[in-house]
Amino acid sequence: MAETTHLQIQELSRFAQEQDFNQQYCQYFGDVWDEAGIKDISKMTVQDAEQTLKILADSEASPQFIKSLLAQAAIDGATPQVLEYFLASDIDGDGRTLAQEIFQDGTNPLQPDTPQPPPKGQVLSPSPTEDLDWEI
Ligand SMILES: [Ca+2]
Repeated sequence: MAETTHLQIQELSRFAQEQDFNQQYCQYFGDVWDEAGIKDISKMTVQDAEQTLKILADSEASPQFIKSLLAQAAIDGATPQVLEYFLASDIDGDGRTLAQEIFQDGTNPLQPDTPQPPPKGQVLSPSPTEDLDWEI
């Protein structure tokens, strides 16, 4: 697993531990998993994750909700492979992964935002601090 992804999963787990989801949120989570046909989070497959993302997109879930849902999935034992799939997904095709959008950009990972490609100079000389973002 890529180091960045590992850090993203750590970030998600940390976020999850800080949360105290209320009854209503848990109900919403349950509805999403039900609709995706997922009975046991720990047995969720990448296909299930893909289906879940489609449901979230259809229901116009907020970035905060998606972050919370993934945090709950992490608590409930979703495998690293599944979490990695969620975090690395870019189903809106705007070039930013779900993890980048919910942790860094604060944008909706299910709806394309105005693409903001990095300046050309930055592509040629990648920022040495890029991988440190997660450690702040
Ligand atoms: Ca995206």
